[in-house]
Amino acid sequence: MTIQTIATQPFLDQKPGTSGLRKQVQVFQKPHYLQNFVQAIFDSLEGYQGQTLVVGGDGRYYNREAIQIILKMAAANGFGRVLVGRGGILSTPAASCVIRKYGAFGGIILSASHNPGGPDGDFGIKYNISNGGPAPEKVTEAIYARSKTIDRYLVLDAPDIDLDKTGILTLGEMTVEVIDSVSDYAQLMESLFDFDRIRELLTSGRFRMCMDSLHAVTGPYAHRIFEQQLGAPAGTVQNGVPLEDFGGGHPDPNLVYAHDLVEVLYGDNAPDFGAASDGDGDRNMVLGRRFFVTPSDSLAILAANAKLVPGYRNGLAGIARSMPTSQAPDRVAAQLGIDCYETPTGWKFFGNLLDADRATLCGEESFGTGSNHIREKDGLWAVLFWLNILAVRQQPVEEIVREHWKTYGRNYYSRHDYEGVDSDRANTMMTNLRSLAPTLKGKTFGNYTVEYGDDFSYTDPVDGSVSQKQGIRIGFTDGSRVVFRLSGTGTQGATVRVYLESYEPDPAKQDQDPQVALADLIAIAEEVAQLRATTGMDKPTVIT
Ligand code: G16
Repeated sequence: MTIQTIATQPFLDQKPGTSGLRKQVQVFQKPHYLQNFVQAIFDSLEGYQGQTLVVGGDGRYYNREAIQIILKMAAANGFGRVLVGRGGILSTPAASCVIRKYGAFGGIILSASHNPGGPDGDFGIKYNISNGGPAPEKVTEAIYARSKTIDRYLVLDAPDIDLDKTGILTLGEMTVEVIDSVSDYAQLMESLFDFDRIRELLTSGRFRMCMDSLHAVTGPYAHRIFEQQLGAPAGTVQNGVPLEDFGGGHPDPNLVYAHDLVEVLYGDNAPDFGAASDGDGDRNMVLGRRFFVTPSDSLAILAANAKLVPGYRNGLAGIARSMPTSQAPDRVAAQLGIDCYETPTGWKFFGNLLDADRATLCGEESFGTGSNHIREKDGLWAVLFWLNILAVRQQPVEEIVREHWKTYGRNYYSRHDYEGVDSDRANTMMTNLRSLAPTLKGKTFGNYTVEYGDDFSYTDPVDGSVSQKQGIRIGFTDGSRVVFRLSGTGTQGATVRVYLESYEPDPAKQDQDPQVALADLIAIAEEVAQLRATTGMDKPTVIT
C-alpha cells in the first residue's frame, strides 16, 4: 500500500456554515471536492500524528463512499487509529460521546443534519475537536483559508475496508476499529437518567409513548434504548430503519416535517408522549397528548426540573441559550440564582462555556437541547430527560408546561422561515435592517416601544473571541423581541428566519394561539423588513 500525493486545485466555495460544510450531494461527488476539504482539515491541525480520529455519519446517501475516502486519507496523513461506527453510522451525539470517552484527537462527522438526503439531496462534513464539540470559528476559518490554497492531498492506495463487521483492521500503518455505533452512547445515557423509574413508567400500562426516528440515524439507538433497555413495547419506535434518503422525507423534527408523529399525537387515542429526532440525531421535538412543547420552553422546563434527574441532582452551574431562543430559560436561571448566557446561533458557541463549567444545560430554538455530558446537542438525551421528569412527576406533559407558565410566565414564541429566497435580495434586506435597527430606539409601533435595535455581537467570556453580525435584534420595552437572521445551514438560495417573542405573566392569558398572541409583532416585522416584497412570498414557508 503506497501513499499517493494527488495534485488538485482549490474550490472556492468551501466555507463552513453554522455547522460544517453542507452542499448538494452532486457537489461533493465532483472529483477531488471531498478530498480537498478533508485535506484542508488535516492541514489546519497540529500534533495529530499517531493519534485517534473518530469517523461516522448519519447514514445518508454518499456516507459510505465518503468514509472510505476519509479512512484512506487519515492513514496517508499519519493518524494512528480511527474509530468508525459500524456501517459508517454514528449519530452526532454518539460521535461526540466516543471522541470524549476514548480521548480522541478529534472527529469527522458526515451529515447535513435535517436537510433531505439521497442522490438529489444534501451532504455535509464537519470537524469536531478533542472536547467532542464542533470546531470553533478560528479552526473553521483556518480550514476555509487552507481550502482556498490547497494544491495536493494525500491518500493511501488501498482497497475499501468492510465497515459492516465490528472488529480491528489495519490500513497501512493505521488501525481501524469498527465499533458498535450504539453501546457507548447507551451506557452514557444510563449513567445520567433513572432507567429503573423510566422502565417502570414505560411498562406500567398507564403510559404510552411514540418515538419517530424519521428513517434517520436514531433508529438503532432508539430501538436499543427505549424498546430493549427500557421495555417499551415493540412498535414504540416508528420509522426506525435509517435509509439513505430518509424515505424521501425531510428529517427535521418540527410540526411541519414530522407530520406523521403530529397526526398520531393529535389523533384519537393519542399516546401520552411523542418525540422525534433529526437526520443526525442531535435535534428533538417533544409533544404531549395534543400539545406541542416549544424548544425554548423545553430547555426552561428541563432546567427547572433538573434536580429530579440523577445526572443533574447536584444542580446546574448555568444555562446557555442561543440569542434567538426565547428568554424563558433566563427566568428559570434567575430563580435558581445562576447565570444564563446568550450566544450566537451554532452549538459551537456553547463549547467554551461547557468546558469552563459555566453552563450545564444549553439549548436553541432550532430544536436543539443538550448538556455538559457531551459537546453536541442531543435528541435522545432530551427525550430521556423528559421521560425521567414524567416518571417522577406522574403528570401529563401539558400540565407540567402549564404549571411552568403559571410560575414563570409564558414566553409566546414562533419562528417564521422564508426558504429559497434570492440570496442578493435577502442580503440587501439584512444590510438595510442593519442600518435601520439602531435608529429605531424610542419609536413606537402600536402598543410597542422600541428599547434597542442592533446587530448581535458576542464576546466569548472564556477566550475573549468576538463574533459579529449574528442577527438583527429589535427589542421592546416590555421584553418582546423580533430577530432577523439568515440561515447558515441551507444549500440553495437564502433562508430568512424571523424570530418572534412576547411575554405573558398573567395565567388567564396564557392560552392563546401563539400566532394570535404574536400578531402585532408579526406585523411589525413585516413593516420594518418588507418581508413580502423581499421574498416575493405572501407567507412563510415554515412556521414553528
Ligand atoms: C445547526 C447548528 C445549530 C443551529 C442550527 C440552525 O444545527 O448546530 O446550532 O441552531 O444549525 O442554524 P441556521 O439557523 O443557521 O440554519 P444542525 O442540527 O443543522 O446541525
